[in-house]
Amino acid sequence: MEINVLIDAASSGDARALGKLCSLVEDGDAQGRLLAAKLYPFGGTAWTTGVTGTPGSGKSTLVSELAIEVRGDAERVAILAVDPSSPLSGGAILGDRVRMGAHGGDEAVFIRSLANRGHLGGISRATSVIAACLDGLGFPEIFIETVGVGQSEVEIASSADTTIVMLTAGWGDDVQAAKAGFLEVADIFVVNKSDRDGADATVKDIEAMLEIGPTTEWRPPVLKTVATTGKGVPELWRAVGDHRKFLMDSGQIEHRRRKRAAHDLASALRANIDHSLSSEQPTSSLLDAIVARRTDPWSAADRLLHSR
Ligand SMILES: Nc1nc2c(ncn2[C@@H]2O[C@H](COP(=O)(O)OP(=O)(O)O)[C@@H](O)[C@H]2O)c(=O)[nH]1
Ligand SMILES: [Mg+2]
Repeated sequence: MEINVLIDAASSGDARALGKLCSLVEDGDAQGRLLAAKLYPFGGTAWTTGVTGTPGSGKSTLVSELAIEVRGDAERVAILAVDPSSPLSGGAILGDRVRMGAHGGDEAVFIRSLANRGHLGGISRATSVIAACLDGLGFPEIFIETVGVGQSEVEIASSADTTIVMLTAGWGDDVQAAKAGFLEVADIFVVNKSDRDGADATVKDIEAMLEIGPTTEWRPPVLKTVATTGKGVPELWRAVGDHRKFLMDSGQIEHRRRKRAAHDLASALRANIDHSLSSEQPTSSLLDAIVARRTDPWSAADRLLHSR
């Protein structure tokens, strides 16, 4: 399909065109980059809310409930779910689709599962690019669900305006280790599965952790939810609104968007480098030269970068 036709169809909300557009971006080839470049100037108005947490904590269920809540005020909502499954097994991806099935008939909710193709962390490289495209296409609200594992927390914070860190009642010892990382990125804490024992203790635990942490202008609220029933979801959405207002009023939004620009630029550079490494022709003769010690990897890398 011609690229402008695809963009037109996608902006009018055509789910198939949106899906195709995401695939092109995910493939990371020239057409995908052209699409993103064309849409980028029209973006900057979406609010992106990231939800991160350990597998099984209820992220998909919560995001789905949030989308229902948001559909009250927003015309269109997009959900990007970054699934840790390998590209070889689509089971988990399908699982998420089914779990988010509450919107099966709701054309205004666009849901896309992304596999994190060998990229470290729970967020795929294409995620922020696709989010930027959806922003350019006029989606006012975008949700990104990612599995919280190490580095991905930091990555989600670079792609989202508001980051929700989800924990469950009686969070395990392994999570203790990640406390520092969580503290750094959480704008809002959610203790999900609060229909189970131990939710209040978990809330106390997080509050205590915030107490000893550095004082910040925005103090992350700690909220309880039951994603399966939607309990606490309206309050959570209000907290996202409060955080949004705080970022706007304090001017901190500028700082965040600048950080995102830096992240996206670095990511684009890395993608370009990967691309030139995978296109065999130029590198194969360079490799010959390195093996023969006619050049060295560092000078060759310099030359590759500067010839672009
Ligand atoms: N009891 C209870 N179960 C929940 C709650 N939220 C989600 N679940 C269940 O937890 C499981 C994992 O949920 P899912 O949304 O797929 O988690 P994700 O891996 O973080 O996306 C599912 O069986 C959900 O029905 C909750 O608040 N309470
Ligand atoms: Mg999920």
